[in-house]
Amino acid sequence: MFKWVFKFLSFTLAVWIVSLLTIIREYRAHNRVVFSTKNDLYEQALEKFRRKFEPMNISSEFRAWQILPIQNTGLTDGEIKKIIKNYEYPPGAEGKPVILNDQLRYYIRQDIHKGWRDYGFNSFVSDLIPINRTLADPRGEWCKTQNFSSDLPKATVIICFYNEAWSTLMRTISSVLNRSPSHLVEEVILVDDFSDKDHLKKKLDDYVRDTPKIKLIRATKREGIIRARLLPIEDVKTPVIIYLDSHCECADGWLEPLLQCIKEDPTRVVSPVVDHIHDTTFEYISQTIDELRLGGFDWNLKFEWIGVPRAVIEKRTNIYAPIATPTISGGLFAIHKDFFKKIGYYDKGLEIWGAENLELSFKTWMCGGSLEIVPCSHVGHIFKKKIPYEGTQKIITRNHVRLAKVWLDEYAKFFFERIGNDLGDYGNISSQIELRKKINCKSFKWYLENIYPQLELPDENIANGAIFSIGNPGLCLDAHVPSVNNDDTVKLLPCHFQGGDQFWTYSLQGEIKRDHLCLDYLFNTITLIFCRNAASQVWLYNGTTQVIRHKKTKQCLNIGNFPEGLKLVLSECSHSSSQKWVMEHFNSEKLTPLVQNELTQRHNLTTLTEKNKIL
Ligand SMILES: [Mn+2]
Repeated sequence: MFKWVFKFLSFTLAVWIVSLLTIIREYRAHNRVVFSTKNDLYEQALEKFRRKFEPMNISSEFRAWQILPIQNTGLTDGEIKKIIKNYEYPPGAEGKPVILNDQLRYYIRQDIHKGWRDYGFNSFVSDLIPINRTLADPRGEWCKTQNFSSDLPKATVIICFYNEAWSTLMRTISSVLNRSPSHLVEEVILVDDFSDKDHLKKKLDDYVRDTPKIKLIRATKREGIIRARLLPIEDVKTPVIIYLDSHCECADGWLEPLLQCIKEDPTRVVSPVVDHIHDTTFEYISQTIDELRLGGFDWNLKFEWIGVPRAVIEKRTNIYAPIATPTISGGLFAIHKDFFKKIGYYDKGLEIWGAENLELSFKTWMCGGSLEIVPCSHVGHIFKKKIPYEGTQKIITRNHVRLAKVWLDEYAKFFFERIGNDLGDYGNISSQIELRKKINCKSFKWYLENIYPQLELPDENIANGAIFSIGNPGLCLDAHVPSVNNDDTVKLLPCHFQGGDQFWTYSLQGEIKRDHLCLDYLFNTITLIFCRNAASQVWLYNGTTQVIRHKKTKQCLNIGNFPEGLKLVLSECSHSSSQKWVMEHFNSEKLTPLVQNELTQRHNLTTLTEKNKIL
């Protein structure tokens, strides 16, 4: 009897040990770092390449690797010729667009739709373009003649991806390797943020194993772009870290000017000019120096591109010199490892995506560094139509609340009123507050005054908040900003008092604004477009009579009853309650003499018109 029990127990123990070992092995396998080694496969490929392109001088291992990843569209050359309208060989060379024919077979249309769905761009077109396609040199003439230090610091390029298309990922890597002096790039570290696409599994492992200088790290669970970027940080052996998105193309000479800045001062965080790679045609559209844009943000804490202030332009002696920017767009930048460490990398409490670029921007400036765009360095980027992360808006808002709580001081209120002061659960921020104290960072007031003086503060306005109707209680002015180009009419929707699409400011100049957009009356429509100091954007609100008069047409903002429903219109001013509005937090004491004058003049004028009518 005892013998049987003993046998049973030892058997259980053995099973237990084996499973444990398997679990450990599996775990390590998933968490493994695949180092690239020069092996037979690579040598064979190199040989083949040399035979094929005999007359070409292969200067380094760097250039030879290009042959390895050839994307497979499953189409013959003849078929490809039929598909592309502006066919030239090879497609997309010199960064030119690839335009598809209007009439395409059903299965190709399906492929194109799938690409858009999966990646947010036309991956079908990307697959038709060689991975090592050529680009026209986007740099200004001065940049091409610039000399760099002979001892520039080395860089590690980190590329994080989540379910990226094969050809765009490969083209990113290819452009880094082919357009950088090889001694300046120590390695390219790919970080897979737990992708589930097949082509990013064994196929990618094999590619990495066969390619020099490439390393792959896989997250064992979904980390989000913020934590994924930090995964390889301990492995970085070089002074400089460069982050790139996984759908980029580096142009000629992109690297050296970035490294030069950091060599001169390791507290400089620098970003290349971000050129556009068209999401449909893959045309490389480079920004000229006159089109140079800086990074800003609005009080929704949304990043936006802003113009270079006139005062700054006038002071610049060399238009190609690096230029200070309040913020960066986030995906593409170079930073010294030690400075990144000093400012605490990213706040690890930020989830998935969003706000990390502003966090980095604010703390760089506030904690002793500077943030610059380097006009001589160009990197193209596909601005995706869709972000491949789910449930993001809630997460982004949470991240923004964290960001505001840690860095915005008394200015945080401007963001909070945009979200109806509903902060939700934003996690523990004590370590971030501590860091800010420890490294002695400046105030947000200092940042706004010195780095981003052009940002308007909402409390300089006469009113801010919702604008709601008296005649139709519960209806508010509403405009959805991202769709401003397609559907730019201002609507009447039930009030929610949560800021967002119903948040307005009434400026000292009499504009009804949302950040840089103004309420305007164009082509008989009340619309929201860029503020441009125009008379048609001036609205005169009288806190007593509660009417909003349009300066240019001398008519009043009214709610019209149409068969299709209630609509915002301009009508002759009357005392009808449908013309009465409340502007939240309206402070009549802030009315400038200018607006006040207009208000009284207008009043007299209407009285006159009314008299005329009676007569
Ligand atoms: Mn991107």
